[in-house]
Amino acid sequence: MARVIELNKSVTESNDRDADELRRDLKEKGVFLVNLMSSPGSGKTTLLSRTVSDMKADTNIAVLEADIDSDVDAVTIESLGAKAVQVHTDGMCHMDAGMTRRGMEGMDLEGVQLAFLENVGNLICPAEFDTGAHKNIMILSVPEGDDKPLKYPLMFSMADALVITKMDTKEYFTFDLELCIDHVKKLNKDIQIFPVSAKTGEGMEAFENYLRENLF
Ligand SMILES: Nc1nc2c(ncn2[C@@H]2O[C@H](COP(=O)(O)OP(=O)(O)O)[C@@H](O)[C@H]2O)c(=O)[nH]1
Ligand SMILES: [Mg+2]
Repeated sequence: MARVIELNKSVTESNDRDADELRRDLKEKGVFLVNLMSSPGSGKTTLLSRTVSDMKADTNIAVLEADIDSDVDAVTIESLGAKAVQVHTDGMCHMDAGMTRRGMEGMDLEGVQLAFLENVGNLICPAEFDTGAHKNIMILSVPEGDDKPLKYPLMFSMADALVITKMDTKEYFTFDLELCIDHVKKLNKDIQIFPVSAKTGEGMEAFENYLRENLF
C-alpha cells in the first residue's frame, strides 16, 4: 500500500504564478522536476521503472504518481526502491501547480535530485496547465501511430522533449519514425527526441544522460 493523498482543484487565481513559485522553490532545494505526459497505456510507468532502475545507483529519485484512482503505479515504483507518493485528482484529467505542490509536500524530498510527476494519462488537458515542472516531457508510443502530432498539436508544441517508446514493436505497426519526427519538428523545432524501448533498453542511455545533464 503506497501513501495516497486526496487532492481537489486548486482555488488560487493564477496557476502560472503558482507554477513559477514552485519551480523556484524546488530549484532552491536542488530538486529537478520533470512532468511526464502521455495517453493512458503509452508506457509512462514502464519508462519510469526502467529509468529508476538504471539511474538509482547515481541519482536520488522520487516519483509523484497522479491518477483518478488506485495506487498501482506508486506501488510499482516503490518496489524498485525509489520514493513514491500517489495522488488522486478528484476526477480531474490533469494536475495543476497547486496540486503538484501539495503532492510534493507529501513526499520526503531530503537529498532528492530528480523528481518525476507522472501526470494523468491523456494528450489534451495536461498540456494546458503549467505544473511547476522544470521540463515537460511527453511520450508517444509506436502503437499510437505517427499521425498523433497532427491531432494533438498543443502537447507536442509545449514539450521540451519527446520520448518515442515501444520501438521494439515497430515491425508490427505502421509507424514511420522519420515522418513522425518531421511532423513534430514542424510544431516545435527545438524539441529533443529520444526513440527508446523501455523493454529492451534501446535508446535509454541517451534519455537518461539528458536527465543527468539537466540536474541542478
Ligand atoms: N513492448 C513494449 N511494451 C511496453 C513498453 N513500455 C510499456 N509497455 C507496455 O505497455 C503497457 C502500458 O504501460 P504503462 O507503463 O503502464 O503505461 P502508462 O499507462 O502510460 O503508465 C504495459 O503492458 C507495458 O508492459 C515498451 O517499451 N515495449
Ligand atoms: Mg502509469
